[in-house]
Amino acid sequence: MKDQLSSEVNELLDPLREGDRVALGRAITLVESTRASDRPLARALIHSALQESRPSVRIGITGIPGVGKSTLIDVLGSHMIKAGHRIAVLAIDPSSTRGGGSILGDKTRMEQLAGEPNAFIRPSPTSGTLGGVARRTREAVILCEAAGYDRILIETVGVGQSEAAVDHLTDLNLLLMIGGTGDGLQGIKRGIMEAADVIAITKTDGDNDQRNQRASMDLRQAISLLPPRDNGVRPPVLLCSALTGKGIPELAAALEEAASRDLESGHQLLRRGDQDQWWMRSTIEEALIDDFYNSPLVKDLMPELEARVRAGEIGPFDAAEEVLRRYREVGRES
Ligand SMILES: Nc1nc2c(ncn2[C@@H]2O[C@H](COP(=O)(O)OP(=O)(O)OP(=O)(O)O)[C@@H](O)[C@H]2O)c(=O)[nH]1
Ligand SMILES: [Mg+2]
Repeated sequence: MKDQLSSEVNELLDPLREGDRVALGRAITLVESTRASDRPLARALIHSALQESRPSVRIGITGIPGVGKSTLIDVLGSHMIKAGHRIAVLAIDPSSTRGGGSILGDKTRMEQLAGEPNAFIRPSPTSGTLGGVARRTREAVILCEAAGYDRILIETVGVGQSEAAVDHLTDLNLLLMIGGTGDGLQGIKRGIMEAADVIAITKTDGDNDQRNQRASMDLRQAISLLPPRDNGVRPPVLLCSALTGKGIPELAAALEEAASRDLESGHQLLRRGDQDQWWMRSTIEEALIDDFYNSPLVKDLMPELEARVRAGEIGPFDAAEEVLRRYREVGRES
């Protein structure tokens, strides 16, 4: 059985290591599968892929919908390829459960990259909770790295939650903004600003020079009031345009500089260690919740207790205490 599994793993991994993008796509489909029967092979695959992890930089691209993330990834990714890198583009999109509209958008926004032999573009998993989508994206990152992609760009779609999730996956985050929409901060939540390692004001190709300069000054001012990232650094603010290519080399250089700084200081390793610890805990938490709700005792107790809570016959905290107490008793007995 074990031999069977490892030969299946090798069948998947061998072509992937040789740069076969179809094989990589197939492997990602396997780890994205929600079928319980696919899990053993998926886990064995990730385990093997991790053994040969190669140096890489995982970059999250965040920003409000329509700010220009996909278009920038196309141009930035192509620039990175010219510098000798291999680029994988992944997405975290919990909203794609609604029907996957953004996938089509991304494909057409990434025309340059789509034609590059050294690029791999993978739309977001199309179903599941944000936690589930993030986990599968994380496994996709590992597979892309085993396939020799050394710059992983992860676009977040949706506001707020996916940015928080991407922070558990990436070494660096690039926050995209646009200048001149009144209050320079455009409703970007403080937490998202705080998670940015580099900030770029994009679409600086119209007759809005003054507003963009003003926005970048406001941003620098706002950043100086925030606590620095945990590596002690405050994000630089750059101006760019994906349309004209202005500022793209500088942006790529700022990302590379941040990446090598964190690598040399040991911060990247530390951050990945923190993330691994977080994934371990969140996996335990999810499994415990699953076990709890799937136990015969809880399944039996819940409907009646919930009905009584709704009817106001018992308080929610007392009811919770009751279920937990009985669950723990059973746990101790078995
Ligand atoms: N003028 C100008 N337009 C841009 C630039 N970058 C993107 N756009 C346009 O802005 C629109 C949105 O771009 P996308 O790249 O799809 O933005 P996004 O952030 O990926 O959008 P979502 O994935 O839907 O959140 C498109 O019409 C782009 O053509 C730029 O640098 N300059
Ligand atoms: Mg997009």
